[in-house]
Amino acid sequence: MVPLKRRKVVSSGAGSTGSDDVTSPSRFPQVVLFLLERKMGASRRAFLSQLGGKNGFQVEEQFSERVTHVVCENNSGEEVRRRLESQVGGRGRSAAHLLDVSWFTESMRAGRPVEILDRHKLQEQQMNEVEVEAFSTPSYACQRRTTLDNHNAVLTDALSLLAENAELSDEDGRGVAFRRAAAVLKSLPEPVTGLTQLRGLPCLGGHSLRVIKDVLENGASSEVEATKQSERFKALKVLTGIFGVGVKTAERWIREGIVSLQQLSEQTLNRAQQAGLRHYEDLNRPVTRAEAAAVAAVVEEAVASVLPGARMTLIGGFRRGKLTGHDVDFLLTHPEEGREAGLMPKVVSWLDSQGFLLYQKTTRNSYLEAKDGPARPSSNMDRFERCFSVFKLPEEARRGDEEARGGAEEAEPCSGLAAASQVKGEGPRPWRAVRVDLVVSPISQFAFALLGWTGSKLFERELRRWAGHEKAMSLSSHALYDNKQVFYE
Ligand code: 8GT
Ligand code: MN
Repeated sequence: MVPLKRRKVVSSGAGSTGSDDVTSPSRFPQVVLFLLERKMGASRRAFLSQLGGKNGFQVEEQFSERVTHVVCENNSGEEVRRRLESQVGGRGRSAAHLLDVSWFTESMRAGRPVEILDRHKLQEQQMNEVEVEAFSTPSYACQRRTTLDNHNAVLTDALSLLAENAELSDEDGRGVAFRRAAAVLKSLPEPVTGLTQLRGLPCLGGHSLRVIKDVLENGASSEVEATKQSERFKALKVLTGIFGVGVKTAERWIREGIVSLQQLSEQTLNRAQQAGLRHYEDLNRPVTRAEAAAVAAVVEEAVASVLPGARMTLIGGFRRGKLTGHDVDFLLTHPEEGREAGLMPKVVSWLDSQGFLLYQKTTRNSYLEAKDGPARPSSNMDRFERCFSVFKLPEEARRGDEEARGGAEEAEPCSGLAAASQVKGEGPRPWRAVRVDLVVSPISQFAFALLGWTGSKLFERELRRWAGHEKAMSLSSHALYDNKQVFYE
């Protein structure tokens, strides 16, 4: 049995430091050094290790959890961390200081470990950020702060496309899984460059990780590329791109051999779908913030004209600050409970009389209808009065805005039909069609309606799941109930 003290010194590595040094006792028992060979080179490392030993420092040959100070030359904190993780077999992170060789040489000169100053630290700031974010990401999307700055758009685009494909294939569970994975990546403060950075993050299942790995290593995911090329996916996307057409209808059409817009005849379509087909290009072109503001001004005027004192609030993606959207959503209410009754038909007929409506349908519980086909219980359905509409937005309402023009230029024609209507030389029209949703809530439920309609869909879903699982509460767009309390009416 080797005495403890001696054994320590032997393991301090002196493999390459020479037999004289191995016996010198450690003068600084709190400090265990490891010198990283990468970029420093083997001979310089051997020389510096020997120097350390001579000055009474413990210098380890191998990296281990005992190491308190890692000395590196010309490495980034990120690189070093990854290398060390692989050396301890991925058993978590070491708490060791990651230091530039300048700390080592100054300590040698001083004959003792000098105080660690910022300039000695290896990009400590950036590394900590990555560590904190990577390891403290809560698993419910509603607990995370996610800005509009997505540093991982290439990855989230890939996952979102697979989510969309799953939703178009009636595999909502898989769709949610991909959306959750995408949402986690959206919340990260930096671009992901390697799979190791994802360790410890929630909601990344095997399938999502395979896709991420593919994109990181090859620049694209083979599954995503194959999906994009698939005839079924292409047809489903074109057909469900028609306002009023859901997955069920699109699938039926595909079974009947209909895969493009040109094969559809207006007679077989319902009123919503006819409007959808007629304005296909406009409705598939992103709505800009300027256009949303123009619609808001119109709705505001309608509301003020038919019920002075009633309030209109922008909801949906634009309330979240998105720059573009697929539609514009508004919540209407009146500060006196009950006064909102009858508001929707009045607003709709005002809009209609002023020529702003190309299509409208007012319903209760209309979320189910939007999905078309047999009613499916949806977690975010509610019983508010709602109007689905297609607005005719005059050009002058949005003219002169850079943002509007930028958005229009970015958009691509989405179909053969769109291209065809352009070829017909109809010229620029003095208006564009925009999807607009109106919802009316009584003031007593306004807060819940506002929360429920601000989105995103995943955020709302996670918020309700969090309320239920973690707080034993039921959240809807109408109310928040404490499940532990019994209510008597
Ligand atoms: P986008 O319009 O740019 O695509 O994005 P968005 O504004 O976030 O999506 P949206 O499809 O317009 O929906 C807006 C929000 O309303 C979403 O958060 C969605 O969950 C919510 N929502 C519906 N239908 C219903 C419904 O029937 N009840 C409730 N409470 N919320 C609904 O889309
Ligand atoms: Mn919207």
